[in-house]
Amino acid sequence: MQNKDWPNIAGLIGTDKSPIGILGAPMTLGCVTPSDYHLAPAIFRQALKRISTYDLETGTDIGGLVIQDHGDIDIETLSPADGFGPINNAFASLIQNHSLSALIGGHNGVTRAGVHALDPSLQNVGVLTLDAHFDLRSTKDGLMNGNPVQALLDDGLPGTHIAQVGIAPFANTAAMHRTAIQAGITVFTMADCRTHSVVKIVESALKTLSKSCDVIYVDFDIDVIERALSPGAPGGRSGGFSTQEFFQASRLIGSHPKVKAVDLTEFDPALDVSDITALIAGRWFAELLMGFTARS
Ligand SMILES: [Mn+2]
Repeated sequence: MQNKDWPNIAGLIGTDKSPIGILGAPMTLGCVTPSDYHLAPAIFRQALKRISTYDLETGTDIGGLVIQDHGDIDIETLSPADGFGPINNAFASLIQNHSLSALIGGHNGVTRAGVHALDPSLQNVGVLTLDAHFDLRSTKDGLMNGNPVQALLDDGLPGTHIAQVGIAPFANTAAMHRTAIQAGITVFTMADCRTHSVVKIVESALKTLSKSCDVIYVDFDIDVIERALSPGAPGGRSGGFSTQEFFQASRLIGSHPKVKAVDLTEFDPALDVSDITALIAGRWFAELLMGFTARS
């Protein structure tokens, strides 16, 4: 419900047709460690009530936007393998009807289905991940939140159509790094981000993917953010993005015309403190919207 005196992002959400659609994907089974990721879509929507539509820093009010909410997919009790079909079907329908579609996880296991929804052939889609991790764990013991990128490679997504930003030291294995390089994945570490700035690195990643791909899917794994700044992300490590860097990257990505679908993953509200990560998630969406309004 819109508060007339304090227009907020939650007030833009309804069931009317819109260029922007959101879909909750509360996937929680199939994790490296047991978690409560299924709580995230509802907490995300709650947080939007606390995010004003006005960007004071640019003097821009996005209160004129409309966002169509498609609710949540019923996948809380499903494994990543069983949840693939429902997410894929529902999200494909969003993509047909919106210029920008956002999948609100849930853990990172939702990403594989999201990418398939954007391009079932996997030959024209570029995938950009903002993530501390490669997500290249083996798929031999089944799908989980630590292997969506490996699963996509297994499915036939060319590694050269993948760019990964924010990969953290001492949080991945040498074997994963070799796999990424051998597959032709463009890898930008946290050190690269510090040296060149997150904005420059994300610009470069989008440019690279744009050359070979018609559409781009972006996985925002919230654990790319510095752990001390975001307690609701169990995978986060010290030395990650600042929240400001995360917001700048989100706005830039939202403005890119080839970005048709995004997801927000790995937010576990049960671990959050003082709504810190919830408010980051809400602001992430506001930044995406700001970027989207800049598309010509
Ligand atoms: Mn991840």
